[in-house]
Amino acid sequence: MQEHYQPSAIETAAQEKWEKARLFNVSEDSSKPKYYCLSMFPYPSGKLHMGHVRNYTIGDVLSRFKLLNGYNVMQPMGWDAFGMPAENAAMKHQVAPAKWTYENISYMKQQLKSLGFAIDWEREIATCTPEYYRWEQWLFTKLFEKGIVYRKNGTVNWDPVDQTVLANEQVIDGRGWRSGALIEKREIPMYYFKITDYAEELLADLDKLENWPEQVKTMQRNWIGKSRGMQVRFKVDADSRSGLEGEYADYLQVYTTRPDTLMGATYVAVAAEHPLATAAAADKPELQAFIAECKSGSVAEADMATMEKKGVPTGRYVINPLNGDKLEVWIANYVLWGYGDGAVMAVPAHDERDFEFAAKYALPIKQVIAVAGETFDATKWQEWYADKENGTLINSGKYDGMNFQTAFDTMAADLQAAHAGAPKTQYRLRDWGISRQRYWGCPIPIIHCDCCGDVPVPAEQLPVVLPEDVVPDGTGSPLAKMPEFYETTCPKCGAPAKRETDTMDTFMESSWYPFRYMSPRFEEGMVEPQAAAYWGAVDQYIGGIEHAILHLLYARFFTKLMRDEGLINVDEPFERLLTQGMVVCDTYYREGENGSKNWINPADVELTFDEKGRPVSAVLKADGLPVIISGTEKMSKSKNNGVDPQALIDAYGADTARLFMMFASPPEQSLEWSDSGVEGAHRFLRRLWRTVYEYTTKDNTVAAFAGDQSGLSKALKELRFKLHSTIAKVGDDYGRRLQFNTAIAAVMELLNQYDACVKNGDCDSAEGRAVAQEVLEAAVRLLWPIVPHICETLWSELRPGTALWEAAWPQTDEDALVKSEIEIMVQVNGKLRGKITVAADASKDTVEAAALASDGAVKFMEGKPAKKVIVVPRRLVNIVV
Ligand code: ANZ
Ligand code: ZN
Repeated sequence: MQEHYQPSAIETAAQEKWEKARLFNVSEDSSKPKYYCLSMFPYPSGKLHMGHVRNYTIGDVLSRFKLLNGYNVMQPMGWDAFGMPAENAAMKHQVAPAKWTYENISYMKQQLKSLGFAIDWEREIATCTPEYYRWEQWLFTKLFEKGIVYRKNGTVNWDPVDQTVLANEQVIDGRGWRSGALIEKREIPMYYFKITDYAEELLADLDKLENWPEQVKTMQRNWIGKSRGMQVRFKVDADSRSGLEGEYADYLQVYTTRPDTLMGATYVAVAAEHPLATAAAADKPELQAFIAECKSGSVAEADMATMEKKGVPTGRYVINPLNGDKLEVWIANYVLWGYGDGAVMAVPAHDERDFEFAAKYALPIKQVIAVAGETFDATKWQEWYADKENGTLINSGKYDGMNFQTAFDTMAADLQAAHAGAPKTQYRLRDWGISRQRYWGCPIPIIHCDCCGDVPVPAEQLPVVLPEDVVPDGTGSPLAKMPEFYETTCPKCGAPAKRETDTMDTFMESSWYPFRYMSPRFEEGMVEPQAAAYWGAVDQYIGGIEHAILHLLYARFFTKLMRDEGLINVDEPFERLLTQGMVVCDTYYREGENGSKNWINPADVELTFDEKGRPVSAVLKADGLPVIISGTEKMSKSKNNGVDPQALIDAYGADTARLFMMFASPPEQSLEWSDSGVEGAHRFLRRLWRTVYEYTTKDNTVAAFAGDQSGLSKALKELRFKLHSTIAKVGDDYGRRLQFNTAIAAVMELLNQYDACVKNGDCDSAEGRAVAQEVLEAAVRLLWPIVPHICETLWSELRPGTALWEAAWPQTDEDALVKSEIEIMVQVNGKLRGKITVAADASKDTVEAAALASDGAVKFMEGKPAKKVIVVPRRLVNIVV
């Protein structure tokens, strides 16, 4: 055995050994329980970052733990390969997105391989390949035929200079990120998924996800946003109907969750897109100008919530159905066209947005809800105005004195009788618009024919292949400028027709990849039925909390869509979810000339520490001059505080990187990068190596201790007790608690006790040697999930000619867990005065005698006789004097 730990040599050898044994290549095997462990697949941005390494190490620890426990473990990996960064890089470097993407994939794959993850590489997928997106297109056409995918106009951000549609994140302060032009809103036809049809199921099934973080479920619930309210119809005043047609001429319908406040409505507000707004603006240029203003600007909902509230009166009136009040209709920018009925009954006294608006435009504020002990003051907003639980109606005629629920029910009955409204359940969730006017994405498989309309591409003509040799220039979609792509014939009538040139939202690909991994090369369909039946759902999913809403919701939605197509047989994709914390690091900077901060990478900084190990000063390695230490933040480009995992792997090996990541903090919490933590991890591995080296070079290896331990020395019994309690604890930490740092700490403690025994000569005897063998064989198996290369190598020194994984997870020996001796507290008059050690099966009399004779008892009884001795078996003895 090599005397020194040399990671680079042993890591490659261990990886080759696993590969040769095809240890991680799995197929359906009904003789074993299955375990499908999935980490969110990476976007191939160029190279791995620390967050990836952390994410994939967590998945790997769980996979390997299950593998040793006899599970048929599938851990696949692939590439979420479509998306904007490829187009941005393409424009910058004049290289086709496809080429850039495939090159990144090959580099990152080699990086992942060097980390020794237990991945079944034969299942690798890249979502930008036609073999993959073909099935996405196929499902799209099926759902289009079913009406779950439909086409309607949607609003997009339009950059008038670049002549292109921008994503919300490409609009910065209302301007295009490249051109700087003021962004306009535009209505264009887009494809939508009717996720709202599944809103109720998506909400209800959250309750089944017992092993998901509560926080994630809450975020999903809020996103779906179920609310129970009422649709109320306000009759349009006879003089206000011009230009309105159909039901809009009869009444203005609003959606409210607070019908109990109906008597407090003092105006009504509609969205700029509302027909009443259009009609009112017909002969009023100032209204037209306001409508135009509302229609420009960002479409992001977050901006809508924070922007200044503005509005204009229309001069048109509607009638409150319950009290006949005549209310003026305003057009207001805070009313969304896409929600409810695009109109609200405004109750400034009890709705904060309406309050702000009414205050600004001096509109009346009428209190209709009172809360005992509170005084209403129309000059300032108070939280209790919106209190629905404790409020009682006032100023509301026959409804006075009712609480929310009674008012709701009574008004519902009255409104229904008057054909002026009815209860309605509403979701905040909108249908999912998936059209993107971009090149690097999955082509939407629709053909537009003048006679037949929108015709889905027939299955046998799929995939619609995206040309890969295109370099976009940022001005509009390249596909729309390629007749060779879009010119085609109608599959129905054969007439010349035009292909859709929009591509799909890249969230589409990540919504169903967990299922494609089950049969990644299957050419007859999206998923191979037997593989899908065997693997079922993902047992453990691991990824960043930033995907808590959209990705996880869309993946849940797709699971239900695929189930309803008869493709799979599960309702939910992810049994258990772990959201790992961020990797954070200190930031360093120097002031630039104009007061700007020039961020300096941690790798270029040298720190000085105080005696407690806290950094006190920092200098730039290059010039030895000071830099400013700033806060700890998520590793990011903007603060230049990313540490390249490759440098870490190159310097210390994959095992050190993995150990550091798993030891520094529990998976859900943020992990603080520290050089000293990395060095500490590396030191531990060197020590582990040394421990086994000293053991194997001292003498021959032997069979591990097994069987009756009654003849062992006290020290060896204690060591076995430690060993077997550690096995139990580590199994629980990996398998149930998902806490790896405590598992590592437990093995470290075990090795400390082992070292002490070795120093003491306890392990020199034949039995001692057998127990030592037992301890070391177990320790390397307990650590294998975390640091597999070193453990695999040490195993082959301990048990030459065998492989670690064949030995399986160590079993606990119940005998070893029975303590032969126990500690018992000794109290005198109820105060703790000492401890005694007695045989675990000692009789009550023996325990009592030992307690009375103990130093503490003798001292504190001060020679007085014991009046009473109380013995609590196996716990304590209380002596009363
Ligand atoms: C009157 C009222 C009084 C309201 C009150 C609230 C408090 P959630 O809970 O999110 O469903 N609303 C309805 N449609 C809207 C739209 N298109 N744009 C903006 N706001 C709209 O919200 C429902 C509430 O949001 C509704 O209840 C309505 O204001 C407003 F003391 O009606 B409420
Ligand atoms: Zn046709």
